[in-house]
Amino acid sequence: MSDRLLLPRRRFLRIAAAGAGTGLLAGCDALSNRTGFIDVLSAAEPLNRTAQRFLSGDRLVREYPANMISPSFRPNGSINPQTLEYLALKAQKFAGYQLRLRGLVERPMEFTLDALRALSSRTQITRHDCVEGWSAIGQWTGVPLAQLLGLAGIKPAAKYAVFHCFDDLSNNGSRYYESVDLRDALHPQTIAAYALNGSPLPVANGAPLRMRIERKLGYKQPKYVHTVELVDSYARMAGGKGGYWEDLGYDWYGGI
Ligand SMILES: Nc1nc2c(c(=O)[nH]1)N[C@H]1C(S)=C(S)[C@@H](COP(=O)(O)O)O[C@H]1N2
Ligand SMILES: [Mo]
Repeated sequence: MSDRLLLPRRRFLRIAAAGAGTGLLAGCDALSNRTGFIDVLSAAEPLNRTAQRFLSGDRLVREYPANMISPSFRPNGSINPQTLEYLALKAQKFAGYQLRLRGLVERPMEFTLDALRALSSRTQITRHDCVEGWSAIGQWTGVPLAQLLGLAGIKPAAKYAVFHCFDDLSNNGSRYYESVDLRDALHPQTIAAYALNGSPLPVANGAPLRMRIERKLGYKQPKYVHTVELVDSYARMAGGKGGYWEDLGYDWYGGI
């Protein structure tokens, strides 16, 4: 679990911050400035200061035992994308797929599926709630988005993560997209998932990669994701409301 990587660092940072305030670190000029100290730590850590700011005090959603996994995870929305770029990748069993990290990152990066599978993963059994009135419990495996964004480096101006998808749900040349704030992007249960119930993600559920952002409703769980873009605003994107369904009137926050 990624938490194991993250928790000791969080604890360390809290101790460091507390120490700076109580004079525990007095006498050490290099550490006397809290911001400076965190910067020093960041240089040696995959997550930078912007990431760390969002990592404290986030509640986890409930995770379920394996015997509660739904026999089949109902697919919804796009279930078989027909855009040319998607069909080309699917024809090669997604061998040429890359997840791209773009926008307000220090280092734009790409990850093949093999590269993603080689990173440390998180597996979680959670309940998906669709506003159309159904729920399903599934086991998802993927890479914590915090880990990926930590590798790319988050620029201080970044406020939102936008997920760009391959599918054209309304069949008008547009593409499904979604966005969340950095707090949800960096939440420990937010993962770029490549497996459902122990098997590669089926096409109907978002192959080869979809997000699980577990504190959010179904429409904020983008499937067929090719790019994660960090932005300071989503106002100039598509309909300006931060997501496919948001542009049609749904709530942007979409929490459960
Ligand atoms: N790219 C993309 N992501 C999407 C959708 C979609 O149509 N396209 N539908 C959303 C909705 S409304 C729901 S309920 C879930 C459904 O996920 P599932 O197909 O795995 O059940 O995906 C969400 N993510
Ligand atoms: Mo949904």
